[in-house]
Amino acid sequence: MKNNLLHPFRVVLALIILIAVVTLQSCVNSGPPTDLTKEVLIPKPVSVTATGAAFGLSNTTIIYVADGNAQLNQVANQLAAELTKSTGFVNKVETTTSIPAKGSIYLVTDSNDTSLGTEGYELTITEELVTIKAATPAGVFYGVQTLLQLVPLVSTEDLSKAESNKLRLAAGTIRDTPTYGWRGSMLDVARHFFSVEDIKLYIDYISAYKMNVLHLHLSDDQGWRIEIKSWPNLAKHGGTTQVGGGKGGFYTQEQYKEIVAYAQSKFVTIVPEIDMPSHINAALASYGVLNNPNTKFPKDGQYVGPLETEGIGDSKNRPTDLYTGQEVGWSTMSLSKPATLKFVNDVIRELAEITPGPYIHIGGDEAHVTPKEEYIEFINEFSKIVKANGKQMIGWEEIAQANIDENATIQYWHSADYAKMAAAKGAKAILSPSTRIYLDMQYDSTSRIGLHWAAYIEVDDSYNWDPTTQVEGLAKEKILGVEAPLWSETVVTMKDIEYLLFPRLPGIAEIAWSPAEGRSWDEYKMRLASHGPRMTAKGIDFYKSTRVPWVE
Ligand code: TNX
Repeated sequence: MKNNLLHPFRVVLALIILIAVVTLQSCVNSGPPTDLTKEVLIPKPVSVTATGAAFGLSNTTIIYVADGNAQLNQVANQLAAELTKSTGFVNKVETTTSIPAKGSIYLVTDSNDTSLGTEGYELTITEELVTIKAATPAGVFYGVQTLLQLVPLVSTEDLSKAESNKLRLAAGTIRDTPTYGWRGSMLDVARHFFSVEDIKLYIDYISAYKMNVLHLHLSDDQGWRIEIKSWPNLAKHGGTTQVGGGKGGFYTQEQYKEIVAYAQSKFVTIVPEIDMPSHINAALASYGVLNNPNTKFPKDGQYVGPLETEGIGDSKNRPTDLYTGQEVGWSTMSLSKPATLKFVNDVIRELAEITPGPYIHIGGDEAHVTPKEEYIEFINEFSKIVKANGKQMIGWEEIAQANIDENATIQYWHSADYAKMAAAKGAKAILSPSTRIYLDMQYDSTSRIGLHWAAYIEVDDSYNWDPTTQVEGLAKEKILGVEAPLWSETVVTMKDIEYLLFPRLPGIAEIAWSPAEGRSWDEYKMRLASHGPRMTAKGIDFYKSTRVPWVE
């Protein structure tokens, strides 16, 4: 009896040791494999199935790219860089012609399989392999953004011993594709200037939630932000200030190209906007030949009527003063000035030359002092000029009044009538409802920055709406997608940007990407709550809305 290996005591002891070892092992591997269907993902994928197994991600995991495709290679390197930031791992990127060995990540495109559209992806996680397959590199990029949200958060303490760690990724399959092709945000760099580095970070933020458009509001009354070589004073003089009187700034064409290239690497299209015929004081201040008596320069926030120096303005081509206030709609160009259309032609030509994306945004909003007939003529002219430069015109909803057709896109911000008028003329719409997704609106009356003319927008308000029901009578086929503008009258620093973007941006991205069926704030707020630590890990000091039960 004494030496019997099956003595009950020994069996129990062996079992206890086994359990201890297994428990210890899974602790090292950051917890037991979880259920992929329970993982927190924003935007929510179309379909998720789980197998219950797990993949062990480690420092030695190699990221394989299926072919020599440069874009795919870039995505693989971005993945490696993000993993280094979040886990401390330094994963190699290699090219392969066959399915890679156990323990690898495999990125592959198959242009024949269009079952998930041009931006969809399939992410398959088994014990052996993580595979992201898509018809295009963009699809693979979106699969990578999903994968990154599945990598367990590692504390800084764990980071130092990362090499010995294996992080477990729950196994299963995610098949995913966007609902809308237009998933964007706008940054107003005119009211306050933001550096190239700030814009790159903005692109990182939006693209992590699978947004694919960054609209840059490059000019307004307070500042002209893009170098135009044929009209150099626009940037040189028009770019020298901003709201509140700071020093402003502008992008050289080289810097703009750098922004465009960075955006391309993250599958984001840059849409440049030159706001005309109103919101144009920075240009009128730079070139007197553009100025005209219809512009009503505000003093101390008050409109003071036609140029006080009436007569001087026209005959001597006196430029306006630079403007650092926050009034809107008081400036205008005039078609009676011979220089005006030459200016528009030159600006759009130069902008089109440095913009690979198919769109030019001509503004067109709040032209309160432009006579209506002249406004319509202006938009018709812009439309011809944009087309002549091989681009498609986008304008704020007011352009619906002009002779627009299916080549134009309007950006809805508050008027259902304009949206429907545009649709009747064949144009499509981007939805930017100001009461829902104007990111410059305060959360509530205590928000430290932001405006509230449209609404106070708490995080649930920005989530609880749907594009197909937002504008009554606007057919779904007319809706290109969703774009959340961040106007910057009160936004000065990157911290300010982060405070207004987060936590609203992820939910807006979800509205643009995920199917609407079954969507509910109650379900989403729990995901957002769990997502909080990921925003914190990225160094984002987000607004801690009391409507979300944040996870520490
Ligand atoms: C309205 S809505 C504007 C901008 C302002 C913004 C402030 C629209 C097309 N134009 O000029 O910056 O409100 O929220």
